[in-house]
Amino acid sequence: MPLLDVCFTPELIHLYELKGRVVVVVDILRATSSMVTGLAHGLEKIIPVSTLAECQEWAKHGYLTAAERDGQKAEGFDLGNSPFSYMEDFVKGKTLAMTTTNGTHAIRLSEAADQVVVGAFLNVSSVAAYLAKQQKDVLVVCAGWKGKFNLEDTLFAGALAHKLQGSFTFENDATLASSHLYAAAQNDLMHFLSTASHVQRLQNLHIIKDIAFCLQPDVYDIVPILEGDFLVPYTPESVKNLA
Ligand code: 3SL
Repeated sequence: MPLLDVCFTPELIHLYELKGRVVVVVDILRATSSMVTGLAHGLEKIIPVSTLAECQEWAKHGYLTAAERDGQKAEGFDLGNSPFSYMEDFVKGKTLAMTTTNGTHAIRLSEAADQVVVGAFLNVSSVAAYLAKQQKDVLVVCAGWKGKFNLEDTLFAGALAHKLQGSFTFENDATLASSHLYAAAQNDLMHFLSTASHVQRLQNLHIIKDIAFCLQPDVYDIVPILEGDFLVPYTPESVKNLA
């Protein structure tokens, strides 16, 4: 049986073998939730980049740009990081270069993996179904906050563990801890996370409705997969053809 493991923050990624594994990058609040939302609403591709300067470079190719730092939209870019702005009509059919404080950097740090997949509560069952089909070792990379652990990404890892029970082994304390936390939180994620640091940070910026939106399970069925520089959406149908 393949192994499911969890890297709690990008600062710990050097401790894990990426080659031979599928990495699922998660940044529930809000980068990977926004990516899943945008690609489900017709964005064609997303280029995740680490820096504002790289993001600006891609604008020269005529691509849309999105940038967030410390929870706020960065000046001079088309979009910030609210999933609601990724539903707008003007994103349909477009390519978007995107940089966020933690999420896009975590994706770039994971590139040595056999495959990099983007997860969120919004597409958790589709990600689980995709992983179950691959039958490869999986590492969930939590984006955290500036190198530190966070609760919401860990809860996603736990939710995935619950869904993959029976088809993956969890013989590591990180997956066990994530699974126990999720068991305690699953009936009311919002309540469980009410004092979590990034929830507080977003609330202080009056970003309230994004939080509830990002905690909803299975709103979308697409699975974004990194192909070179681009995250592209796979539907359950196109995933079948991949295998
Ligand atoms: O850290 C990130 O990548 C962002 O998702 C943070 S925020 O939710 O936009 O503040």
